[in-house]
Amino acid sequence: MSITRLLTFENIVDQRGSLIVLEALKNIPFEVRRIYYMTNLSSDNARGFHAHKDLTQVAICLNGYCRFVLDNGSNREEIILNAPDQGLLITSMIWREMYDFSTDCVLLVLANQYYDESDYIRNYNQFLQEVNNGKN
Ligand code: T46
Repeated sequence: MSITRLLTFENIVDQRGSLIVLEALKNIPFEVRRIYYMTNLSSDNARGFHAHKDLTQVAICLNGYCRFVLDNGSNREEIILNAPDQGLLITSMIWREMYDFSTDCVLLVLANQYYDESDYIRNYNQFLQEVNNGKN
């Protein structure tokens, strides 16, 4: 099964522009507890390099583009996010790396939990160990 799960949002377009609606438990498959966004990103500085024990998120590139690598401990997949009507659903225990940000990239993330540093696994070997423990 693919690790990459893309959500497509309805894009309401008219002569005034484009409008996209995000609704918890409708086109966003969880109750949203936290929203954060990244701007002033640099193509030279990758981000991520962690997994979450419990967190589920949807990442949306509102402007520009960036690449995500997703890794479930067995396979790695890469995707370009470059459309505001696409959301990348990232569930728990997926290692993510983000890189190749365009200078105009704006990355929005919706999360189902408040920020909790203890939910992060920031060491890849520890991630592999925990993924493999979960399989036993
Ligand atoms: C993720 C990817 C897609 C907070 O204080 N509150 C927050 O809600 C967040 C997200 C971060 N922070 C602090 C923690 C660090 O001191 O902001 C700093 C930068 O966070 P981090 O290095 O984790 O940023 P990224 O871009 O590597 O990862 C972020 C999210 O943290 C992560 O959950 O999945 O974006």
